[in-house]
Amino acid sequence: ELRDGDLRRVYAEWFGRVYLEADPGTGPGQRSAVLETAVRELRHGAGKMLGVDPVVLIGEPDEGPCLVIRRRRGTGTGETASRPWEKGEGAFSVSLRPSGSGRRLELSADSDRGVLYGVFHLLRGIAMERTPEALETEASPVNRLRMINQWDNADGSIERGYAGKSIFYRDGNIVRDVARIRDYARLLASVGINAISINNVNVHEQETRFIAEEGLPDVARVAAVFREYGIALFLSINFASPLAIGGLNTADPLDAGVRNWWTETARRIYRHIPDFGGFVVKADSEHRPGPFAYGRDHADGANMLAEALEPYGGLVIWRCFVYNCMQDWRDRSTDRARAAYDHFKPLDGRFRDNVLMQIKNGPMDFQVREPVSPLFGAMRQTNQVIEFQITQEYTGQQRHLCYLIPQWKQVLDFETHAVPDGGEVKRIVEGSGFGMKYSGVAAVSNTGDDACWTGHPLAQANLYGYGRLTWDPDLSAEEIAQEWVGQTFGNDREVAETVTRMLMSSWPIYESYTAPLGVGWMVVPHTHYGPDVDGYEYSRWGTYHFADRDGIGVDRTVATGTGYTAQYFSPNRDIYESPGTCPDELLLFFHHVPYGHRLRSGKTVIQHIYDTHFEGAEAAEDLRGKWTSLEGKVDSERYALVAERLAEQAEHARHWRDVINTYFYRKSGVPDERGRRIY
Ligand code: GCW
Repeated sequence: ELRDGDLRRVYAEWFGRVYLEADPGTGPGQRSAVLETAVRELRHGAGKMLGVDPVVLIGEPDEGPCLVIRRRRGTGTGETASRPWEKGEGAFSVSLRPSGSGRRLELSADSDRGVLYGVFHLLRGIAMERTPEALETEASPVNRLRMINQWDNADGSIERGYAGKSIFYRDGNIVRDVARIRDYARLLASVGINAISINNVNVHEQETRFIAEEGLPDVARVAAVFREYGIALFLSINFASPLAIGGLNTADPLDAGVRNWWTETARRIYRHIPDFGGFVVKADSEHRPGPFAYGRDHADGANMLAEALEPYGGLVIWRCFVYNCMQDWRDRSTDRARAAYDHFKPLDGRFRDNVLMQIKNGPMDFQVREPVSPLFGAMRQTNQVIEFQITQEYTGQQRHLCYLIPQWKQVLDFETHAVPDGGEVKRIVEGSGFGMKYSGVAAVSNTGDDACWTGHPLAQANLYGYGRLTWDPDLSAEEIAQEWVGQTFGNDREVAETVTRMLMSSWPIYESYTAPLGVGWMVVPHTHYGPDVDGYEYSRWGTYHFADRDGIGVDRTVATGTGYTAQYFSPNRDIYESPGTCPDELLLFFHHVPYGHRLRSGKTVIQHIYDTHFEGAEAAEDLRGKWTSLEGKVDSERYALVAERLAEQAEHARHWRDVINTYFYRKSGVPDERGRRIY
């Protein structure tokens, strides 16, 4: 409930009387599912926060306070009339208009989704106790595709999931009771998400059958839930489906029988789900099947699927996470960082219009710190989606606090220099950089059936923030944190400031006691939790740091290394090429240097490692202290949950500190300048 009494009275008057202008093209009683949802959310929010049950007026009143919702003539009205990622879809405006002696609040939008997003905008503003003037806006989502990828499996497990079991599946089937899925759809729509793929990109036997006749009715039930919230449903597919479930003896994308099978499959899917979004595909990656087996390339594979979906407006989202995962550690010329660019850049221009490449934000794999993938800007004639990982696989697994929005902002703000001006990743991703037909953002979800959705209650800020940032990449990480904190914990100044500060400092803290200077992968193999400096050092995954008694780091220069730096545009390639100009935080990603090498900060590499690990462990302890100061000011259940996780983090940060410092002390033999205890 809104605590500020004056504000509550003002909003209660407006929300008490709502006039919903009949949407053009639809008769009374024929509101789309999305518009119904908008009205339902409006009622729910008004009841909860303002204690009013809105009266829906039949005609527009001449005067008096009220909320007017106008569906401007624009894109289609029904749920299948326009795709959520069409240009302009979702835009809305809010303004205050004079009305008799007072004012009324007006929300207008071109589409039903716009109305829904406008309603959420109003409710968010009220929850944050914003003044009515602060709610006036002309809003339009910057990215058209704003997608969530579930890595959920039919058996109910979640690959890299840290928040319980799947809300979608149990024992091989889609759940009967979709109540939790509906709550999730609501959560996602409230921050502007408009697409979701509901199964893991690693598609196993059971999920392969989702696109068979027997699987589709259940998928359609889930699609219906998301439809109410304006979210299009996608499936991850198995490239070898024609073999696995089609009774064919090949999955060759150029084989007529295979092509025909996919055409029939698309027809079947759209019979069940007329607004089906399309396919997400992980092919020829980490042992998943793909076109390579038939001597074909990614364009052949993607285009075949695209052709099948094209008549229905469906999309093929093809992942670029393709690299040799069977590398020999003795082979010094193969560099995993190069792989996506080397595979896909030569195919630029060969993909059909409804194909999008989904590119991970960095060239390796969601490490704590990586440079930006050089593919952004390199492909000029190919639709692209950037992929982030909300689930904290390498960033503390929702046991450690790690607010990721600042990391994503750095990526989106990165200047690629692909065009003389405005070549930032965010411009490429939103499509304006190269005039892409479709583009946007996708991210791996961090949710599960945990009561608080995300395991760590503060990890919710990453899901919330993902949606907000994707809607508007120019929002600051701090603004987003403040929004989330305000809506979650209320507007007590001390609570709001403390939690915001905790969030804002958390990624640098996590980085400081885990991964120094861009060196990634010093984690326990497979689980990816906790320190194991040499865990991956002699493995096939291509993830090395090359530490020896003299130095550490991967030489990716053109001059003496793998040549990876050449994948960037100038001046980035020159900046990364020289250890003198390479940013400290990425030094060991690009260079192999002696422990005594002096950073731009003035410290030696070895001293930097010691200092950051001592300081990082202290900072983790300090996070815990900050939270303790809020005891009694946040509800006891959440207080206890967060306190428990922060205690574990502080303890585990000490462990990280000791393992890393000891390892490098033993390797280098260089003592800590400050004589602190290293075991
Ligand atoms: O980050 C790695 C994960 C795998 C994942 C893969 C991918 C879904 O360790 O679990 O598989 O990336 O993105 O395909």
